Amino acid sequence: MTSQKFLHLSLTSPQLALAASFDANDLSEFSRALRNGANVNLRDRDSQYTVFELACKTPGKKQFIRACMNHGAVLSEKNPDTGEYPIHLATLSFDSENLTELLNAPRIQVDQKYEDRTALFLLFGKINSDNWKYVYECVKLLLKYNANINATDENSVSPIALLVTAGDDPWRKEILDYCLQNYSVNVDY
Ligand SMILES: *[C@@H]1O[C@H](CO)[C@@H](O)[C@H](O)[C@H]1NC(C)=O
Ligand SMILES: *[C@@H]1O[C@H](CO)[C@@H](O)[C@H](O)[C@H]1NC(C)=O
Ligand SMILES: CC(=O)N[C@H]1CO[C@H](CO)[C@@H](O)[C@@H]1O
Repeated sequence: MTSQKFLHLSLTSPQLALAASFDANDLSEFSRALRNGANVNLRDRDSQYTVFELACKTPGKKQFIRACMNHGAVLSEKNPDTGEYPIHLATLSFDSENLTELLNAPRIQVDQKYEDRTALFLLFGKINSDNWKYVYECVKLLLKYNANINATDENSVSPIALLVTAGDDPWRKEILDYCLQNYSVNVDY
């Protein structure tokens, strides 16, 4: 989209301009739409996620997340369709920088549960040989922000149990050692 078109859209429909500039990865038009009154928390019928939730979900959108947070992004509301909170979306983007943006918010609840699982638990459930380096960074970050390493799911499975029972790859041992050495882990599983 040309900047002229964006300018017009931003004035006539800031909400549409917000979505379009997010898709176009255009931060300055995104900021303009916000200044013109677009709402980052609005749920419309055509999209399962708000613009803020999309920013959390998508790797590489750190600045969009920050812009949303400066414009009243709501952290404490779960998505009515999926049950996820913003922290789960950001965690599952495996993008530690973008996750940092959320964790710096004073109102964030790091142990918020989604289907009885914390963000930390979700990470240990998704880790594999391809993504472990990114996931490990997110794990360290959540722990640094006081995520509870013992928080189990509804079946009393702990994150560490998920990590060590799923295989014996060397990287599992590295992450386990990091957790054991730096945190008090409940190893009674
Ligand atoms: C414990 O944390 C420190 C600081 O983050 C790190 O340098 C160290 O390697 C960790 N311990 C293990 C066993 O990974
Ligand atoms: C995790 O469990 C261990 C062992 O029971 C305990 O010492 C530690 O305080 C627990 N950590 C949290 C955050 O509850
Ligand atoms: C892993 C990843 O996608 N990281 C991204 C987080 O956000 C910054 C800034 O938007 C990007 O430069 C990183 O690539």
